[in-house]
Amino acid sequence: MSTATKPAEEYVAKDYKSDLKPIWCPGCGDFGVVTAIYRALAAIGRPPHEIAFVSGIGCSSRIPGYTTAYGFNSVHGRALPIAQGIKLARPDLLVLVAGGDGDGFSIGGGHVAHAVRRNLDLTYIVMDNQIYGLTKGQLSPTSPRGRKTVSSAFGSLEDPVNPLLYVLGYGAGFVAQGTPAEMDGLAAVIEEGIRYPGFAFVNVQSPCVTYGEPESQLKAQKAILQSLEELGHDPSNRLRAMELAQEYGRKLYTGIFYRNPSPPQTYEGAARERHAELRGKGLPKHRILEMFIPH
Ligand SMILES: Cc1ncc(C[n+]2csc(CCOP(=O)(O)OP(=O)(O)O)c2C)c(N)n1
Ligand code: SF4
Ligand SMILES: [Mg+2]
Repeated sequence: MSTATKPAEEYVAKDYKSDLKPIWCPGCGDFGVVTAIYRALAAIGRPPHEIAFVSGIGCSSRIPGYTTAYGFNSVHGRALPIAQGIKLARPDLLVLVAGGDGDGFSIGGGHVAHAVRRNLDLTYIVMDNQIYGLTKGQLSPTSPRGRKTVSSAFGSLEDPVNPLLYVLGYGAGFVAQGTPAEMDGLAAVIEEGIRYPGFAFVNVQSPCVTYGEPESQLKAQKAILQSLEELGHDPSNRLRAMELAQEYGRKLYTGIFYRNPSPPQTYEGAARERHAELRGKGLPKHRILEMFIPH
């Protein structure tokens, strides 16, 4: 990867497209997601060597490989802790995190709450296809009740996790949703998430055309799609955002549910201040660093 830079406005989507050819199934929604990410990164205009892209494991988690940036296709459910470590060590980098609904809300579910409350400046994109795609179609935490899969032959008996309410409930400062059925809107919410100075969450309804159900496919999604902006939703109204988020699974609201109008200090900002304060009091550097390791 070249470290040559150019003015921010000269970056274009293809600057972020890697040479690796995606091996997703033809028609997989994740193709649209990676294209939207290229477009969002071009709008931001940071050079690829100033971007770190971390994922877990799953079809969706292949996405850093298809992006020109530093990438880490890491361990199932562990993308967020790794991304937090990178951001803490190198706060100057633009850090993106991505993965699937299984990666984020089953095996990695415990990490989401802590990443939200810790509030490092990361953008977390979940490709929510309501299924475990990579392992060939088992029930995921966002699969709807009644969904028949290879691991629920007679239909799921569980209600799904609601990813939007989950992160809103823990106090995320930026929460949005998009779909590759509406590419401009998807690229815009990813860009807004990157610009938000704190933890930003973007849920993407990204269909699995091989193991998903017809209602999750792009054409069917269009029938239940509703833009939050057209609805007149005020994204600074958190309680209203939570009401709208309850429609997850019934309506497909796109756009920004919530953006904190007064973003609080980030963890890395607070850590830098505390570090300087303790250094001023004469504490040795290694003792101070130990205190900031997220656990
Ligand atoms: C520790 C561990 N447990 C289980 C697996 C098997 N595994 C790989 S991907 C995956 C689920 C993928 O589903 P999701 O995160 O929704 O991604 P998708 O493939 O749908 O994009 C599972 C269970 C693994 N790789 N590592
Ligand atoms: S199995 Fe599903 S999620 Fe995985 S690449 Fe194929 S369509 Fe996409
Ligand atoms: Mg999935």
